[in-house]
Amino acid sequence: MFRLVGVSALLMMLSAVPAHAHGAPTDPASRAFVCSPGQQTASSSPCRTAIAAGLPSTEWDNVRLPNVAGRDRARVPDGKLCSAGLPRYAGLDQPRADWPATRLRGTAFTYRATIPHQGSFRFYVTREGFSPDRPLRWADLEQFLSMPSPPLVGGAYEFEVRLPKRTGRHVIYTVWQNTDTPDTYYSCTDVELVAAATAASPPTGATTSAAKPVPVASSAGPPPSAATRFGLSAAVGAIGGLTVLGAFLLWRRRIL
Ligand SMILES: [Cu+2]
Repeated sequence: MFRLVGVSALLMMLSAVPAHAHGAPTDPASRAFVCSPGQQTASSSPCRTAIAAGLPSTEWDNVRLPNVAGRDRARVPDGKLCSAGLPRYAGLDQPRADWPATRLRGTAFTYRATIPHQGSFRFYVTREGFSPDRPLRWADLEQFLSMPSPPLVGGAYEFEVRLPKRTGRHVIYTVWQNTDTPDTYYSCTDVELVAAATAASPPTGATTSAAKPVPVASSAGPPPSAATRFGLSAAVGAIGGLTVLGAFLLWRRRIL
């Protein structure tokens, strides 16, 4: 009886696996995505080493732990942040300075969901002085964005981020804690930061974005402000028109 229950539980677990997939940052790209088939960077030295060590490179969207429930630091050990402590992904933890890195220019981040889940995102960046050839620890990270439940648009989550001021090579760490599954996803993304990209120094004549409140998800298409502005001017125009019409009618009544 117990064995039967065990077997059917196992079958249920197995049959649930293929239907369940996942996500990772693709722009700027996570280490797992950088090493995935079809990416030029997959032939880089860190990727080749990781793949030789057993990295499941086709499953770049599956660095996933069940039942963490927000206790990331307790479950993911220092030095194993990029693999989330999963032995198959250990190659992603290699502390080296030659991971393919994205030179960050804009503020738009994309996290692709190969199958969407609902959940919240946390973004961290390494502190100034971080050295990429040392193992990544939680103490190296500073959180800069927390997004409760962004909408999925075209198979991806889009973020408008405002990074703390940084220069040079850094790691961005992304945690996606699902609310509709027990799973949490972890990703390391290597970036090269230019001072201008993070400092608030807009070119002369440009409207400053420095006053913007901290990061908001940008995904709902064009911002509503344009529509709102159009609606307002239409309303003002209509009131103006009615006033003129009313005055005209009063004037006509008086002279008739
Ligand atoms: Cu999934």
